[in-house]
Amino acid sequence: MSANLFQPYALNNTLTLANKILMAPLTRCMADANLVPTQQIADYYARRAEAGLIISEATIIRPDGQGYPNTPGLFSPEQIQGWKVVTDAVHANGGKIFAQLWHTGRVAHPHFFGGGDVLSASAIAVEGSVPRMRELTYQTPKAATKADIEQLVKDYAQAAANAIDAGFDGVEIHGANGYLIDQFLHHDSNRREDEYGQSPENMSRFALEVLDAIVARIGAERTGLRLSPGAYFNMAADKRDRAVFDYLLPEVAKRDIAFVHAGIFDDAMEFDYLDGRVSSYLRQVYTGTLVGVGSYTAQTGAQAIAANKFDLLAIGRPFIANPDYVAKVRQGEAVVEYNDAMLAELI
Ligand code: FNR
Ligand code: 8K6
Repeated sequence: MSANLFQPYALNNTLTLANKILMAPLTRCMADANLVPTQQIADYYARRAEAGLIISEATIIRPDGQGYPNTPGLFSPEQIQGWKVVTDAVHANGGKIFAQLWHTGRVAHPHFFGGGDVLSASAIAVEGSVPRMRELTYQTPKAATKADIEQLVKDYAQAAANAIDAGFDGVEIHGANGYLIDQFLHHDSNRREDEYGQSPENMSRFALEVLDAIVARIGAERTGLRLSPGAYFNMAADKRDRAVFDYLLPEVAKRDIAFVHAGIFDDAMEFDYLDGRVSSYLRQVYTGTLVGVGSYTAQTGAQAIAANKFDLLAIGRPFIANPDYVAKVRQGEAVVEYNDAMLAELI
């Protein structure tokens, strides 16, 4: 039923995946007080090394990118060393792993970094508060100045270089789910009047600057990008956003990166302004390797790949519930169903 998932897939001349199943990035909030991944985290990823590619939980590029407790970082020597233990454990079990590079932008909270500005594209707050820490209401961010933007681009590139030093096979830039890069790509959060706002070219500028800086540092073949053309999380939809992604995706394709990964929780969700699902939209406008995701089972994902809707399948919640997800699928065994209570521990 799911046999096509078990064919190898060449991302490019540098990286070939043993199968087409990716472990989606999954925030677990279990790094230590210095945002260093622990031995338990290394063991957790090592148990999942049979995935064709693991994308790490989102990992902050610098302190003011933090919006949730105990999310790991990739900016201190201790964090790089902690990740080295993780990547060694995954490699020892025959797997591959990319680091997902994250800055939450206006979803950050100064509670986590000792006070200071929250940065975003524009000074527009997201409504609500930090999950499970409801006393921490989101603040009105400061619109990043050009100097702030320049520094952010450098810090993304440095975090990518740190990821390679930590033994990762590559990085996925987190440009999805309403976080910093996505905040430049949607009208809900970007009202800038300078060269980073208003037109599709301008609104795409920050994403492409980050992408280009990372590609220059670690190579296009080791760089992936996650995007949410459909606004669904920490973001309100605006039909003008379509034109931004219509411009951005062909520009991304020119860079010949490893893949673009959809950022969505349920790919059955349809967006008027995208004329349907996020995966169908991405398939139309992006010519490179596409990773589909969002409430798929191995079977529905394999069918979507057979129907050429995308090339690789990322699996999130079922991987939390089943460390041996890939083996179970290969052997046609039933998988354990995910529930939110499973977030409390790393099995
Ligand atoms: C997520 N997701 C997510 N996405 C991302 O880009 N970076 C992240 O760190 C996280 N963290 C995260 C934590 C938890 C607990 C969940 C449930 C989800 C989204 C995830 O990668 C994926 O897109 C969705 O879970 C949809 O896929 P599944 O779970 O339906 O296979
Ligand atoms: C405290 C950990 C926070 C981790 C970040 C992401 C966690 C997401 C958990 C699942 C909930 C999501 C739902 C959003 C879907 C919107 C659909 C309209």
